[in-house]
Amino acid sequence: MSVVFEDLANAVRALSMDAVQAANSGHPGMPMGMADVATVLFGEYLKYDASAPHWADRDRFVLSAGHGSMLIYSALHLTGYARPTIEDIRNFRQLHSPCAGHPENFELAGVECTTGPLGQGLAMAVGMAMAERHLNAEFGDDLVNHRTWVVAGDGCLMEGINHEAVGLAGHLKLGHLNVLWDDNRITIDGATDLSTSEDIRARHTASGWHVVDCDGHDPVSIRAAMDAAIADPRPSLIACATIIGKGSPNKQGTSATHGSPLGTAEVDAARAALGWKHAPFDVPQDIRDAWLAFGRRSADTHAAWAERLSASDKAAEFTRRMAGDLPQGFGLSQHVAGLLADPQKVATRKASELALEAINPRLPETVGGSADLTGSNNTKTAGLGVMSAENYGGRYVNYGIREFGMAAAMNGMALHGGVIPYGGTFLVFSDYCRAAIRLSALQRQRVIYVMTHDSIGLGEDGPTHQPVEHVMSLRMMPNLLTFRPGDAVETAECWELALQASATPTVLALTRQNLPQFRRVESDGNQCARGAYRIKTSGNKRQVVLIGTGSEVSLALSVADALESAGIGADVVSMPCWSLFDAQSASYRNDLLPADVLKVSMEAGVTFGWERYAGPDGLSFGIDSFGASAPIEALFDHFGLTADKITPAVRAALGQG
Ligand SMILES: Cc1ncc(C[n+]2csc(CCOP(=O)(O)OP(=O)(O)O)c2C)c(N)n1
Ligand SMILES: [Mg+2]
Repeated sequence: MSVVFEDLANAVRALSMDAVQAANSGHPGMPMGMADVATVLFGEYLKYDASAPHWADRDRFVLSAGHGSMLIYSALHLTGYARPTIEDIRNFRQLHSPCAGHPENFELAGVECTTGPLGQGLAMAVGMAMAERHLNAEFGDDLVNHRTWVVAGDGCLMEGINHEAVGLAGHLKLGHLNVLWDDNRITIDGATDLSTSEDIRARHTASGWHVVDCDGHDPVSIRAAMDAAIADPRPSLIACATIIGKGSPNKQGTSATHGSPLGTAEVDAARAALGWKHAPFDVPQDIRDAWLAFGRRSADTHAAWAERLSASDKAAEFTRRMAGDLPQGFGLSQHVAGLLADPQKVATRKASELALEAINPRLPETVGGSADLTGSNNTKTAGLGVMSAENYGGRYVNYGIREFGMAAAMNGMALHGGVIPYGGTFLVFSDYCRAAIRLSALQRQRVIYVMTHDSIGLGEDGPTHQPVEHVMSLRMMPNLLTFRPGDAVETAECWELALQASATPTVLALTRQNLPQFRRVESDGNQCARGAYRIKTSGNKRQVVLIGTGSEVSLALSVADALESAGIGADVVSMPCWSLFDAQSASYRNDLLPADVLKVSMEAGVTFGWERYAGPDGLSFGIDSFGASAPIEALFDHFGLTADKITPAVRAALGQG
């Protein structure tokens, strides 16, 4: 007996409704509604090999509507990926099951990115499509020629980031990007017409996209739309008219199926309506076999690709790039030696540019960019070339004023592999990127955020542009390296650490204003690697340890000079990265910040949190209000961040005022 299309799609529906029912939580509506589209996609269009999920030239599939996670878990299981097993699916949403509530890239091969925060999946897919074209320009059709397929819901298209992502994709003419819109006209609160009357098709057309409609329950119609999408050189929006929860006789078409189990009675009714006679989690062998054949469909294509790779003179470089390995022996010690020989009194944003001038020619995988602040972020070095529809090989992206879209695209590029993305904006706008920075960290991706104008030190642009709470709030995020380097040498060291951190994103908080170079002598290795280190040892008997970050390291050094000339011994500790310091041994930390000595922190940002190192009896100098618009000297004086103001306060705390 041959298996009919409906059986294949119904296997997805059954697994989805049964897993959600067993977990007593989850979202059955979306996978049941998109089961037919997914069956056509995984069965006939998507290029992948279930036995080799990391094949570099596979199509990327992004389930942007991540709440519908059972759709991708069903597809991966049925097509023969090693995981999830049926046991994993039975344990949907349970502790240690790779079938988490929302798909997580580090749990399952085949889950290309972590989704759930609506809109970001599609925006990451734009980055994947950019990386694909970029690598194609370098390595050619033989090695890189694949598509990025997205399933997006009404919510993904409604989010603000969608505007940025669609605009960027249209501008770059990313024709290998195909978005399957689950056009079910339902969200959680009810029908979409409760909250939107936007002409989504017209918006995409106006943004340079190709738009095609299909009946999302008719395989013939779906195929025709996918064929049209593939044929069109523009990115495509495939509007799939679907019924949410299709198969649930009493609930389909309503938001009742969106995010709750159908209930056992309705699950039974759905079984009857679908003609699915099998027990929960039981998929008959003939249906399994048909799905398994889908998973092997591109095995020959994969084998032919592997042959082309092994015959290619670019094989070693391509393999290195896709593995995310830096070239053998890569480091910035030579650049640092140059700075020691010829010290630079520059802003750390400029020091970052100097570092990039040393990095970019040696690391062809870097793809830089800025959200329209190139001249301020100092992110563009000579010879990168601009990435455009005419030149995908360019290594610099003019993201436009799309901070969130930039950050998400960088996540997508890093996830795709083969490139190391870095991008700039003002630190104060890290808030605009924050939800994507969070996904960089959660997804363990090496994305480097070059965030300049890191304090009141930017001066006259005033409090809207002056970060105050940003550095501290970024430090709170797990698996994120937040660096605030204090001079040109530290900036180079932080860049080196950022590049070496292959599973961790980095924020570099950099100054607008010039800073003296306090690192003048050769040191044993990368000092910033330990997060904090002693930059000056007390001359007189040590009575205080001054801790500074970024521009306030030089301030701490001036305060130390003033204290020493009054006979008060002061160490100075530079602390460019809290999390790296926290990872050091207790003896290292206690040696730097001894319990029995007054500790004083200085940072042009909130003092909230500094008691962690200054201790209950320490002093913290910072800014616990918004900034102000004025020239830089007036601001540092107004906020009390000068040696003249801090020195007497330290002396008073020592009882030597
Ligand atoms: C940024 C963000 N906001 C809110 C949510 C919560 N949420 C999850 S699904 C959803 C509704 C999405 O509607 P749609 O994309 O049409 O999905 P459907 O109901 O059709 O499955 C909402 C508001 C979220 N996951 N992400
Ligand atoms: Mg919807």
